[in-house]
Amino acid sequence: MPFRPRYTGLIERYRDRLPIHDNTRIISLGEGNTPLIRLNNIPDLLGAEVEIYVKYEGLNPTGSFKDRGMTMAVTKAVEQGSRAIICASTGNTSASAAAYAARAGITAFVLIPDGKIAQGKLAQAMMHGSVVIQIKGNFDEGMKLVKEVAERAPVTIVNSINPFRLQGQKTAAFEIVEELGRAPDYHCLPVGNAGNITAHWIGYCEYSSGSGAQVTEACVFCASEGHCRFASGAIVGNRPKMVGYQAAGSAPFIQGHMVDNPETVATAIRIGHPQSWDHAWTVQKESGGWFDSCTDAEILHAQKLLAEKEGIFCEPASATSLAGALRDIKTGKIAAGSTLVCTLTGHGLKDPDTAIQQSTAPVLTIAAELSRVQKAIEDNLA
Ligand code: AN7
Repeated sequence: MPFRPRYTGLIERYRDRLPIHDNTRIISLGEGNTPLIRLNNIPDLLGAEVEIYVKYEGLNPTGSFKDRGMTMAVTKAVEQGSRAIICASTGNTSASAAAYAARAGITAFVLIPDGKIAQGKLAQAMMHGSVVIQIKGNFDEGMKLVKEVAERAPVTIVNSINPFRLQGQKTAAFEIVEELGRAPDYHCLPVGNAGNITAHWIGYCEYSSGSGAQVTEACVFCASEGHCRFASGAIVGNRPKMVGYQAAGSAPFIQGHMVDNPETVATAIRIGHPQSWDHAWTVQKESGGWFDSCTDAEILHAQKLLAEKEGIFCEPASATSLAGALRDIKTGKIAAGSTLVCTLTGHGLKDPDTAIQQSTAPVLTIAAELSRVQKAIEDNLA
């Protein structure tokens, strides 16, 4: 049998495109390399001539895309001698930070909104031995506190304001281009802090650019003046229109300003003060994409549809990408004949409570008797 090298994570795979030294100790759990699944049944239901792929980021080691950024952020924190990391989180960042800190043998402090994160994520932060700090406040208040405390205490912030996070997350775009042989026409993502949509754009630009271009203003992505690797002028390949969807009760990009009391069933994106505000607007303008919002009902409907019709279980926030795309396909805003990728950012098992609450499938409770089981089958055969 031909020898296939063991996959050891995205830093090893994309080493030449990441800020990593030859002797850097890499903190990895084998993240990245997630499936790009072509939807079969949903496009038929829609009657739409579109190719929809979902990038199933819920299959990362801790069940979300955060691991792509966390392997980089923790690797660099350790390289720089840090003994502790800290983040504010709606749940997935804390789960990922806790796991990678455990792997590295350092301490993770995680600030989470009391009672507002999904059970699975809380379980992860606790199991990996992080210091869980529940605050009587939301994510945005937690983020503000984290920034303030990091100026006073020896801790490295691993939220997406840490530039190494976006560097790791850009690799999702590399994987997509390599599998499709080109960039999709549209790339749809759920948007909270807007770190991930920014990271994907960096990835697509880097992949499609030659050697960069001269820029007159400081580049928002690499902060360089003069020569920028990502500048539009250098683009040789195709890049997607980037489309960001938010939950209606938590939609600063659609309202055009920060939101103070965000609410949504999709707790992962219950964020009113996005940290990558400026970057995301640049991405929207450069790519020719747009932002829009989805109601909680639309989000849950898309989550259910994916689970029932395609066998793919993602968490509510993740389904926002498909919910928005389905609407934009119906209205023709996403053109017939196009290829699109929707990122499913986190696994459905993260939030079992929401799944069970909205499930309408019959759960039968019967006596442990053959005749009763037989009857249940007869009654329910399609
Ligand atoms: C499943 O964990 O912000 O727009 O603290 O968990 O890059 O913020 C989570 C964000 C989408 C939004 N989907 O991504 C956190 C956190 C899921 C998420 C997002 C998040 P960004």
